[in-house]
Amino acid sequence: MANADRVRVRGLSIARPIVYGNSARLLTSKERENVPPEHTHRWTVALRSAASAPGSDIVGGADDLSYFLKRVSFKLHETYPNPVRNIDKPPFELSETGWGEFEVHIKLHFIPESGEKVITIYHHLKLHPWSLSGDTESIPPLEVAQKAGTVHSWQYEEIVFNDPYQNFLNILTNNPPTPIPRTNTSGRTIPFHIGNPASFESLKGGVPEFTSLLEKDEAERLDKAKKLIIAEQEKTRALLIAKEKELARLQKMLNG
Ligand code: SLL
Repeated sequence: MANADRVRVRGLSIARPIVYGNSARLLTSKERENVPPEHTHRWTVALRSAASAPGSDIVGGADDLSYFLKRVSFKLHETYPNPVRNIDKPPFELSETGWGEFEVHIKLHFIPESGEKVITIYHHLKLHPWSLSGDTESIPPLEVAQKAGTVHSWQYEEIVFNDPYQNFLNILTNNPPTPIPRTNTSGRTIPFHIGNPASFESLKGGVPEFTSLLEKDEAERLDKAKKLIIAEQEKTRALLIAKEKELARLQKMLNG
């Protein structure tokens, strides 16, 4: 690196939107013939650009992220042979078969020009359909899983680079991310939201896509929740004051 490239651009932050997560589906009986007998699912865990390619049935992945990512390593459960799987070129994803859910450790290695340290993110590999009861422990019967089709669990995130090296900043600005669309490009607005099983119902076998409208929805949801909490706090406070008054009154009675 030339000296001028080693200069950090102080006070500047630049971000890149990503999605990470997994899709999973049941193996067909034919497919089960070629895997260990206890394996029931095929899954794909991936780290991709946030925007989906037009018309694609893949979650995210419109942009090739190798302009800033050198390697993505996925650390699987130790029941897998060679649990650390290094992916050194796009697509940064991994498919396997298995029977159980576990925490995948995803390590992002950036290109040397970035001078950035490795980032580790965690993803709970999801195999079983989102339950509407909110009971995440229960594994649904096979018929239910079959009907649910492909299970998706994805998280939107922004990788923020603070005070980037000039050289790295140039690389980033030369590779602007595809903006996420305002609404789902398939024409459906999917209230897709991690951990909100109700919204997965409305997906009806479709492929989730991250949109800015989704972000707005999420912000509104948080705002509503915050207002609700404040109202609850106010109610509790009023109750407390009333109780304290009552206590004082009773104490006075006792003493008097
Ligand atoms: C569980 N804590 O007990 C989890 C562990 C491990 C999943 C799940 C493949 C293993 C293999 C596999 O699905 N491991 O190939 O033997 O549910």
